[in-house]
Amino acid sequence: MLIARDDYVIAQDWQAYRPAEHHTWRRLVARQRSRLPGRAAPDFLAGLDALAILDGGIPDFDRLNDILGKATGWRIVAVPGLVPDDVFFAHLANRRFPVARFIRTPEQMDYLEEPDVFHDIFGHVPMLMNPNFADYMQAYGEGGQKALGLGALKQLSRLYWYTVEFGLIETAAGLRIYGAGIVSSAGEVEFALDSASPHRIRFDLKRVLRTEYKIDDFQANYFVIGDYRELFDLAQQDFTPIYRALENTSDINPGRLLPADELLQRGSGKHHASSRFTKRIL
Ligand code: HBI
Ligand code: FE
Repeated sequence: MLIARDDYVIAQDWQAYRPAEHHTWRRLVARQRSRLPGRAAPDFLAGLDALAILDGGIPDFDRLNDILGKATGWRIVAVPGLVPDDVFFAHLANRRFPVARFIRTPEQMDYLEEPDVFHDIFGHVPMLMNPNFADYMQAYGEGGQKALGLGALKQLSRLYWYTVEFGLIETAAGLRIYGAGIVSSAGEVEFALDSASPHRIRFDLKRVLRTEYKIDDFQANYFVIGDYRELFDLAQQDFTPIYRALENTSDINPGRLLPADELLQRGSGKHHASSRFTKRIL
């Protein structure tokens, strides 16, 4: 019988945060808020506004959960950091978003390997206030549990990467950002929309499941959806035949284009051509 896995949930212990940590939070919020107008998706900004408590300092998860729970039935739980995939998916499948309790040090303002409380809350929670996206995130968790059983985690984590973390959406006013990894990054908020370097490609599920990604640099390509319901609808299908069909295809290097790609904007690739190592900011 499977040993019941600890769900890695810990107490947030909000009282234990030091003033310097709340100060780092406020600096990060101010830095990113100043960059979002005209760039973040309207639904992201609406979610951020509904979470007005984010401006005071590291939020008390219980207070945040009052707001989030009323909006979409989601809640955040404190964890020490990255948790194993099966634990992560089990939380998502139950409308619980694991949030790292720690906050980066002042020296890490511009580079952080692991998601901290700022990336997880400022980046991910505003979109969890959107019912369609919230439904997608739960469906993703259920899909992740199935993918683990099918040995297809590598493919499925690309879907998370190119939507939840680095997704763009088309609006009447132009492309906008809903991906957590972009909105919580000082540099990538500009790069994702303004740079001529990356390709911007219409989202296609099989294409995304084949496309690799690098975790320590800006994206060489971004995928663009039309609306969040599109994500929920795709997550309803059984991925088993899709994974099987993918077995006869090769993975696609970031930045490479396929003839079938519906290109919204062809990139120059200049950023990645210059071997300059760009520290990613979560
Ligand atoms: N754990 N706490 C935490 N946060 C994440 O975003 C996270 C994780 N574990 C696994 C994971 N993300 C990725 O493998 C996803 O692609 C599943
Ligand atoms: Fe994240």
